[in-house]
Amino acid sequence: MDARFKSRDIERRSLDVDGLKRSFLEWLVYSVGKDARAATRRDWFHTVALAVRDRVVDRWMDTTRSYYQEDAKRVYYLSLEFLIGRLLTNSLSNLGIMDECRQALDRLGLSMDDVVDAEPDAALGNGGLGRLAACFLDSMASQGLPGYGYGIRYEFGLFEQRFENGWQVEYPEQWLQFGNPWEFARPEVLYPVQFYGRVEEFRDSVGERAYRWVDADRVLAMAYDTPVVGFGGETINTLRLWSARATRDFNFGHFNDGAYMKAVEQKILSENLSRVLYPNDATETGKELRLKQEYFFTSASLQDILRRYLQHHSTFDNLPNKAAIQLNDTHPAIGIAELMRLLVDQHALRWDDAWEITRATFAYTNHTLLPEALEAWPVRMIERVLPRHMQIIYEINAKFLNRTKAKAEGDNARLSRLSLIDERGERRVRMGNLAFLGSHRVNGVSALHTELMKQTVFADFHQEFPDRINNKTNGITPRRWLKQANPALSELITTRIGEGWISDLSQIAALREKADDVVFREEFRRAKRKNKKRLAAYIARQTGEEVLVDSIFDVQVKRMHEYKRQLLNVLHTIALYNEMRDNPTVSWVPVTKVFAGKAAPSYHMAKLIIKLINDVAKVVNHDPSVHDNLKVVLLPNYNVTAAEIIIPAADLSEQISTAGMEASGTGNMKLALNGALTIGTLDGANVEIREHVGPDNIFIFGMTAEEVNDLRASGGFNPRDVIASNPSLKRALDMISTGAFSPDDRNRYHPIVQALTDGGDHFLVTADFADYCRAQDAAMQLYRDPEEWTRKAILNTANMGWFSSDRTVNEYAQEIWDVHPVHPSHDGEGFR
Ligand code: GL2
Repeated sequence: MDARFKSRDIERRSLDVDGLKRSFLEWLVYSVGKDARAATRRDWFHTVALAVRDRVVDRWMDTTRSYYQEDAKRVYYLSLEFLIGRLLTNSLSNLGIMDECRQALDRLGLSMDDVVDAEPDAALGNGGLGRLAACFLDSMASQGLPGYGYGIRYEFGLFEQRFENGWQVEYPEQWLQFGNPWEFARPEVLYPVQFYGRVEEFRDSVGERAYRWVDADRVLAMAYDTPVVGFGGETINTLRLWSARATRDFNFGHFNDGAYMKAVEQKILSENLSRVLYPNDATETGKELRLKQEYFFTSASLQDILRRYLQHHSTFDNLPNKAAIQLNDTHPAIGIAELMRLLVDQHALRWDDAWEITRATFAYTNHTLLPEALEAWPVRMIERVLPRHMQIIYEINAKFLNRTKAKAEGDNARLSRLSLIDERGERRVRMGNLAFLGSHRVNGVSALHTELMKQTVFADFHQEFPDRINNKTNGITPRRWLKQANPALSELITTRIGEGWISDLSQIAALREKADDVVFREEFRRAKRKNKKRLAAYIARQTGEEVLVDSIFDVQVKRMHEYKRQLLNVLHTIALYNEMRDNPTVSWVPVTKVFAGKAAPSYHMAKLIIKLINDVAKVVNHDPSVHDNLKVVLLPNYNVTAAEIIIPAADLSEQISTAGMEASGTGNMKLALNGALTIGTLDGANVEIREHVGPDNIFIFGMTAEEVNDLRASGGFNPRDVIASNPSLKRALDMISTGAFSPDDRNRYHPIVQALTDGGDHFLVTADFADYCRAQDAAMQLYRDPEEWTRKAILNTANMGWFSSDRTVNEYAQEIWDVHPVHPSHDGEGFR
């Protein structure tokens, strides 16, 4: 190689401050095409991102090459959502060049924070499920596991939320508007995906009955790859997202007819497939476009996986030893029928062999028990959109039910529950049943949730396949959620126990003994206070509200949903407001109630709750009689970036779902790791958080899942009786219903009051209210004692090591995927 090239190459990728600075200037001019004097913050962000990306490419290729050379077993995480957030600090931090980059920018007269803030938040997900996928990517790469993410490159991510007159209004999230410097377009990685058409039967070469799918519409799936930088930069994995492209032949017919506009319209229509993320969290709307999205990305991913496999193998016998495919919820479950189609129709495998291979390759994670979220596609829709798949699903079902019939001894009710087809009302395909049957492992996401899966949705399947269900309690990546989001605390931790915790969070247990160290407590408080100041400034910027840094920051951040019970928190807020007004001479612990979260655009009740919070905030925040002792803020547009500011500043973490309804939660883990004390029900992973942090260091209240179940089974309760016996609850509800917070429209909250009273209070808000207030009081009392509060906060941080997504991913790797770390060999300069 030409020596000049080589030295320029090394220069381009140097990691020291001078090298970075020179490389920024070069990227700015030659790739962004701007002069330093004219460059905007966004130009600089693109510049820095491109320069950083440049520094991972070699290692990315080394990683991919080593997987290929070792023919390593890969895991493919199929997910309709990847809520990754910003990538600049994440990449810099994982590469270990954060300081160098800051200094290089400094020398150019630029602020790193400004550059970081110019990056849009990649919001390709709704909430916990999508964020979990992103944490798993980080954990797989950080541990050298050969893991690929497969999903959709939505042009519009989750909508941007604004409040107009207190109401949520949705705006399109145009994250790709100015280009995405992290991704590599792969116009040559292109797979056809079919829809509609019909199935033709024919005899194959040996006279066997065979099928082909003909007269179908075709769309192309084009790949975009984003490198996933593991901690330390040793392993760089790939997130491959598919974008829909019209086929060319598609248009030609129309061109020949002279129907140019029609051809262009068709092109636009077919490319709508990857246009927008569905904004419902944990519910399914049954829209055809959604089904097509699911099939689109699943089919492209499977074709890609088989192509990669076939580079090394000539038969499919080894597929389960070389590929583990994880279904993130049922969204990609159609993949089971698709793999059968590919193996049987395209590669001429015998049905039974194909089924063996399919089942051994797939595993399925269930993320919710909410009945409205269990996907069930109308048979008529699948028949029309994916005719061959409907046949395959019938065939899978028939074979399964035939085998089961003998054992079922005429228990037809049981057989119809096990069926892949729900025959009650319009016939539907139960995607959960398909996913269960087509997988060798099925897991829940917390111990409680997994137990409930066995007892409820999958009770019959569990009896049939007792070894299939297992638990994998969720986790969160300590890199993003402690190291990056909370530099104050993470630097403190590192000064005391070293930096081993970043890649092995169990080491954080060494902080336990520091809980009794008065100096450490003081420093821990100082870090928290710094984060609270940062949040207070953010609140002021976003809402104009000034909050007391020394108040309890009582935080509930998550999607707006009735089962998550933001209403319970609001009712407590109103009750506290009343108490403060009634007793102005008492020295109250000041409280700042921080809410944030989006409501699905069509979820009217959740949007009304948003309006209520804003209305309550307006009244409370402007009432001089509470002397700033109470503030209520609802921050707009909650996303990963906002979470990174809010979570490190929280004192109290609200995890107050109706027991049995939150499958796991992951915000609960982020908050506890950052030293917030949880106030919560025994739901989802809260149960395990209590076990780890200890019952003395968490505020548990309310009914258990079992009690909820019994109460509902016995026909429910009368909320009116509960309300009548609790004066502060009654008063709060009366205020809502008489318009104390909505003088301009006194009936505005009628639907809320109705749901909590005559509606039967399905989510048991009134039933848990008294105990919730007791727990809140206990928290406020404790807060009066900063030493004791801090001691418990430290014990939370110190005891959360188990909730690292590294632990979760390792459990998947060992107990489901059977994949092992691969250590890529790199020559040249290392990152650490
Ligand atoms: C969810 C659950 O509601 C949530 O409790 C869980 O933590 C995550 C990740 O497992 O999955 N299920 C779901 O459909 N969404 C979730 O966030 N959207």
